[in-house]
Amino acid sequence: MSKLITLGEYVIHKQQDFPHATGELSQIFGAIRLASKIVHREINKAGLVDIIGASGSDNVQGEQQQKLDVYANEKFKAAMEARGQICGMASEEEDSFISFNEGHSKGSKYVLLIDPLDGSSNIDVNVSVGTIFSIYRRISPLDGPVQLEDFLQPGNKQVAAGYVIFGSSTMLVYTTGNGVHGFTFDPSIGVFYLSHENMRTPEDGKIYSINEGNYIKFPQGVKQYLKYCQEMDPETNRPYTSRYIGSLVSDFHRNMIKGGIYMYPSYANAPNGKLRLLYECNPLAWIAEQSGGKATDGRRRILDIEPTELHQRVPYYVGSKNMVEKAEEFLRKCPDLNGAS
Ligand code: P6P
Repeated sequence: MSKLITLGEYVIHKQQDFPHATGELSQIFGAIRLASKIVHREINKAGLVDIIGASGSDNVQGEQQQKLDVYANEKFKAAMEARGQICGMASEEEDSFISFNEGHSKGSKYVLLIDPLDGSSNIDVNVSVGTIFSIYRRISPLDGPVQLEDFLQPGNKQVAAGYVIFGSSTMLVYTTGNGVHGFTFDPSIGVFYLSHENMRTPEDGKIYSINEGNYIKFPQGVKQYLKYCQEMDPETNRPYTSRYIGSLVSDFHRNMIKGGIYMYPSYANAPNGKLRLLYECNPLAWIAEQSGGKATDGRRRILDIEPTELHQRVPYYVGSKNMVEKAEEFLRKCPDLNGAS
């Protein structure tokens, strides 16, 4: 029987997990909770009202924004600005960071990085999507303007990270460095209940997630690893199963629960892969590590990569520790000529 405790109560109860926080981080979680409930409502009625379809505007990546991308971004922005604990926000949907550093937000000490609705191209086909967020303490002087340096911090400096998965049920999963905890949304009363305390990623698994449509472009090491996954070997549970939803949060969440590896390698026309370091790879990498998993770019620990640009991309290998390490072994054995991993 899981404890009947809501996310809000749990965050307050675990206040000691938020180092040096004087209730501000729990207020930030309140904003994330509220915006997530609003996005949940819109996603669940998206098929009923004319909210689906491209909004016509493109985001910084040149990807056509779905209306719900824009909607979700606006809701998280509004919720954060209203509370005054966040002095700035960087989003996949915004070219540069947004400063809230005036009025009641002036001098607040946290910044938020977010992908408000990852995998949104799946919305039209009714497949799960997700929000991914990351929170840092700002490093620029509290009495000055928010700076780009506040956002370009390595993942090992995060104070909180999490995701919301809008799937068969809506769940919020987070870490503040003391384990990973999952909460399931009950829309009938509008609360997130603690449902998965201290989540653990199995050390091993038999699921691999990768877009094999790009096979011809993959580095040799990835091709060798896929061959390894597909060989017959009952000893090591092979051949593995291929599962690729096209929604990072969904593949990540399933692999965390069942064991598995998600890979988005780099290749010739995507020299740094596709996924963004700051608001996709870092938050999920911290959650992976906090639950016993691993996350690298094929060589380096994701959380130690020093960012240079807000929207920079990195190759991504994340999930069960032994699977990530096996993939890295193949990458080392077959270093790609153009350094892709
Ligand atoms: P591809 C969605 O656009 C996303 O960022 C992830 O959620 C997903 O895993 C990946 O890209 C899918 O990319 O190139 O395989 O379609």
